[in-house]
Amino acid sequence: MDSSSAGQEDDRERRGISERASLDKRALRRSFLDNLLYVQGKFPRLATKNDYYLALAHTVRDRLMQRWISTAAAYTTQCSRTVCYLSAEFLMGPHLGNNLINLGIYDVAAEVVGELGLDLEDLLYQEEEPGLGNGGLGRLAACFIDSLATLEVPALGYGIRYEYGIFHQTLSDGWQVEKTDKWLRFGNPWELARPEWAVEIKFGGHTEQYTDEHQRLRVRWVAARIVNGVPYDTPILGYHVNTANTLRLWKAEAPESFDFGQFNRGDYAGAVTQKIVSENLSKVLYPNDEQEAGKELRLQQQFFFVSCSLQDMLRILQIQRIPVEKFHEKFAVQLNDTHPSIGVAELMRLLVDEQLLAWDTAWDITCKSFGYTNHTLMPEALERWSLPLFQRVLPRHLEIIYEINARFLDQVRIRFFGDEARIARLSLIEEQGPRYVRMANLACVGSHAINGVADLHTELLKQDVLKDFYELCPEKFSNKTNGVTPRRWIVLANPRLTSLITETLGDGWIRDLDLLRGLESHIDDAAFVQRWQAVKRANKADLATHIERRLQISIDPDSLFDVQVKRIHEYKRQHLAALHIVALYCRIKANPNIEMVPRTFIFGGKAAPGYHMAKLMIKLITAIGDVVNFDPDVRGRLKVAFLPNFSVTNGQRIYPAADLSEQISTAGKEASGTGNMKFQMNGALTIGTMDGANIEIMEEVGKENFFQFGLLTPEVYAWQARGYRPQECYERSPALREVIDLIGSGYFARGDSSVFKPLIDVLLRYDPYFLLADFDSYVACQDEVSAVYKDKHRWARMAILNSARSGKFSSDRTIRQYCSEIWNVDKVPVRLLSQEDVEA
Ligand code: B1H
Repeated sequence: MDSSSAGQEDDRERRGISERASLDKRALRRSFLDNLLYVQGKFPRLATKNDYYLALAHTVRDRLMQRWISTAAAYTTQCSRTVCYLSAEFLMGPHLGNNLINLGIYDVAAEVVGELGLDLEDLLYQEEEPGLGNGGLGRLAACFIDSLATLEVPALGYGIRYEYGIFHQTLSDGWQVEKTDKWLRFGNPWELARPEWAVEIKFGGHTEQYTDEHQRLRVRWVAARIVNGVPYDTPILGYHVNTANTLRLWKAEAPESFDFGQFNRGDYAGAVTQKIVSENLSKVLYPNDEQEAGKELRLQQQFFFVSCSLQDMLRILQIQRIPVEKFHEKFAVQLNDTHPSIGVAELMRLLVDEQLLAWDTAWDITCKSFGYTNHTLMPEALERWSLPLFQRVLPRHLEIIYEINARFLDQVRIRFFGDEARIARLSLIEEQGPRYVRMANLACVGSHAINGVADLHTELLKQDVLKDFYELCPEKFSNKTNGVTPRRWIVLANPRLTSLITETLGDGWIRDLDLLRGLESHIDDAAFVQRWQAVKRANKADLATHIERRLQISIDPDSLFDVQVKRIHEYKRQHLAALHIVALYCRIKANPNIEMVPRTFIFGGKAAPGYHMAKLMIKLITAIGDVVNFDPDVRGRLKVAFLPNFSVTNGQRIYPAADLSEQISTAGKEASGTGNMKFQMNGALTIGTMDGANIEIMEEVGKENFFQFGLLTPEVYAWQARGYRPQECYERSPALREVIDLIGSGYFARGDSSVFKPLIDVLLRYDPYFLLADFDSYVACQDEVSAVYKDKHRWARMAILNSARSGKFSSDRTIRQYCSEIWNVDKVPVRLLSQEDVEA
């Protein structure tokens, strides 16, 4: 083909595309207005912003349906091997923007609504975010199902449809106040109820032995109570593919027909009470990140969604006519932490008691089906259930766990002859003192694969938390470093950066984040660097406006935006950042004319409602802000903003505007972290300890592009072993002493020295997270940050390199590793069925 005819071809192609685009646009406009009329029952003059949001949501949903049906058809006819991701939390964030991006119609939609005098972003903010998770663990599940769909891997996300998600945080006088999250108040256009696939879930009661027709001894579980589980399905569309997988969340309902027993006979009010008790099961998400409450309702929730999901898998096997013996060939079931680990015992019960398989066959299937991901090294977060409670809720499962344990410990005894201490540690039952069922042990024994979520975390699991299991079965262990989806965390959250990168590299990076390396060759291109800086500046100006509106404090967009957003926890050390702010403030008070790089400290994060120290940490930050923000000596050089209600939505505004990412947990405590990755992708530099995935981030970007400080994990252990005395750090460092004394004096509490006393006392007496030990190193490192920031050009180059080298932290990479190394599952591309196919 000569070049002129190629040119004509190109031209025709372009015209074809633009014709299709204008068709798309007209069709989109038509169905938007139709939905406003037929679904919302409104015409434009009466429509509220929420009506418009819902009309657009339905317009998008209509376009998802064909892909969803085509996907289900492909998987059903091909009997595809399927990943089942079991998680008590899915922190999805709003769907509309993400679906527009993945459908490739974001810009057209913006035009369509724009021509009707509406602003797309405005409509997107109408969506109540489904906050069905606490933090990193729940958000990881959401990133994973996005990547699974984008990689065209058959997958189901199974969880709970909480009526109330993570509480809404407000601040009152600087203290956290919780409000309920009524996210379903205005309806949810993204879900479809599937009552035809409801299942029955049993609770309590007792077990009975009987002999079946083959004279075999069997067990029957006679429950005290039955609850219905009704699935609600949400389509999860991949990026620019036809694959739309399913997130299936279970709602608890009372079965109308269930006989509540003698107690309730003729007792209508009592029966209604029972109904309320049943529906309580999926009422509310427990708001504890990383710490266990041991509540009966929580165990009931876990069993509820796990049993629903496993029964659903058995139903799928049946409709695909796959024999139950091939359960593990059809499904790869992943346990997101121990929260769903009761699944090991429940699958055994379903296979042995209900499907009547032999124990050994059932056990083989169970172990081959499950994989277990551990997410924490915090000893207090390891789930265990007191035996009496467990017995009360799940009597049959306790028997099954005893049987699993007996058989397991028999093998251990042979391998480790006479090592009684080891046997006691490996046992599924904790026997010293009050007895407990250990859920991590159950998960380890019942899975063929066990993984941590960052290199360091996996090493520490092997050496410490799960050492005995590692020594027993080293081949089960592997690492799968976490990742996050670039679709939500770059394309949707940071459109300016997305345009710049796409203009520079094309759009291939959105599916293959390693291509961001291509940015490296542009760091000497002055025009590119300038555009990069302009993007960051504009994002910062947007966030500054947002903060000013919300908090009534003025923010300088040219100051260094120093950001720490994550759950509030002592091990994450938000109070270490607070000590640093006070140190800078002391410098100014000592010498008001001191030269200082202006900084805006931005915090966000929720404290578990019962975690008093975390709530006090929030109060400390806001109290410091109330002084520093208004002290004339500061002259605006330091600003402290605590943005209430950190969420996926707020994260999308915050990460793109950050210059500095605070990742300052005590070494050895943060399993991975994923916020660190979102900041890096959006071109923030990290100040961090050698903890979790920070270590791998530094490996990728190079030491020279990372601000490292603090004790290393072995040093923390050594200090602990030696007997750490925080008082000595306090006495040795004049800067630290000044900071601690100023807070202790009540200076930030209108002279009331009692407010922060509990916090200061813990630091001076025990300091379990080594703030005082790391303080000097942290402050010195922050001084280095300020020095570098003065050279704006150098900072920009470092930021570009951070982004360019963030490819490893795409959840696409993580999911590829799970698929090939744990799940053994392949992609199944989906052919779009035509209207006629669907109707045939
Ligand atoms: C993580 C949790 C967690 N680890 C218990 N553990 C919960 C534990 O409601 N509960 O009972 C809720 C959450 N969450 C986080 O997982 C880690 O702290 C992060 O470091 C990690 O990045 C994230 C995802 O792997």
